[in-house]
Amino acid sequence: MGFARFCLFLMFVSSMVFMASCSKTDGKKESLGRGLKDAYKGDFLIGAALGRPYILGQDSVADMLIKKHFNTISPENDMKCELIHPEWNKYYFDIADKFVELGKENNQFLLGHTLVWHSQLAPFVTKITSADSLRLFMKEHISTIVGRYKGKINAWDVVNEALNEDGTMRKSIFYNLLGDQYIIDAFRLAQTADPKAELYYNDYNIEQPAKRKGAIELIKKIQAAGIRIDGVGIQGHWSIRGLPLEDIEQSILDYSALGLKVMLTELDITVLPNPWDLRGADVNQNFEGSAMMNPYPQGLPDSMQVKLAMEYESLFDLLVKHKDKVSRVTFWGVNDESSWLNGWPIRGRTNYPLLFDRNYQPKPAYYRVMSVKDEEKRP
Ligand code: 9MR
Repeated sequence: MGFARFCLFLMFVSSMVFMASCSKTDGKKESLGRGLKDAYKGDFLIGAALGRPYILGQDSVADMLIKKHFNTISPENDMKCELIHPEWNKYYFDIADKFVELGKENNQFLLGHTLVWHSQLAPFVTKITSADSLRLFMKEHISTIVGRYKGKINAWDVVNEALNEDGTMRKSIFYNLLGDQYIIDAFRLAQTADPKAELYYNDYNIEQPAKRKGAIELIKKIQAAGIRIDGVGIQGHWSIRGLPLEDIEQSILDYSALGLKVMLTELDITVLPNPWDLRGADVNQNFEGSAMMNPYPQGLPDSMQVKLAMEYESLFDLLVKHKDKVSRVTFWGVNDESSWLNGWPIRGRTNYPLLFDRNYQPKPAYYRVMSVKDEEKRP
């Protein structure tokens, strides 16, 4: 960004921060005009993960914002094993059905998140000790859920977070009882249950070289088995202290060279310090209530708004550069208040990782993301 453009940007940011602090625009006004999805139309889909209150439409301002800005939605929690399949013979589809209805009403591309994941498993699954029982669970779980939403849910995160940071396979219950084969089986089962749905591998930090190498090996194994995999989801939980743009770019190129769609599936940028940034800090130490770890309880200072906006801008510049390879960018939440990052890795903090503030107002970061497209059009 040149100096003049930067100064203009600063003036613009100050006015936006001022306006946002003075007014809580009503939802009807917010519904007018073009949204994120319109700005990026023809480049890639823009999405949000919806927590249960949003799926149930409990807030009309949020409803309008979701409709205006996003052409794809992911269920933040309600299709995870412990919620949708809490017991061997018991499925709870009510919220997932509502999610599908909402997406249909809004004409949005629907994600199923997620079929095979070591976390948030129903207790009965964690008690399984034999390979045969676990295979049976996978078969029933995947064919029942994908089968129910056949032709309705467009794409599935079939396997989530199967890798360690060094690129080796995570020693999850699935790996321990079934070995690598569970990945191939999961994709095969999903493909059989809905041959037309797109199938993805989804993980965090897979833009990092070692983990990326592991992900590439894993994808090649699926492909070598003759099973279809359509895309890879780089989750994108990053920090305001700097995005790994070179690694992200290399990952887009490497994954796309495997013939896959590349997506950012859970994008957010934390502005808060992490326990592991403090030298010698023990992640398990109790930081709750510590002012040092929760520096902005009353609002994000302008300088941080600017920094956040610039990080988002650089990322979207890069994504637009590779729009032929990137198919979707989904934010992990609708507004700052609903972000999981207020509760992780320390509970009860005030974080600001998304494009919309606690009043559902667009932040300076939103305007920078929109302006990436405006500037593209200028000669
Ligand atoms: O945002 C989700 C949070 O509300 C849940 O408590 C948590 C555990 O289920 O999962 C969060 O979402 C995760 C996603 O499903 C997979 N990638 C990491 C996300 C953040 O933890």
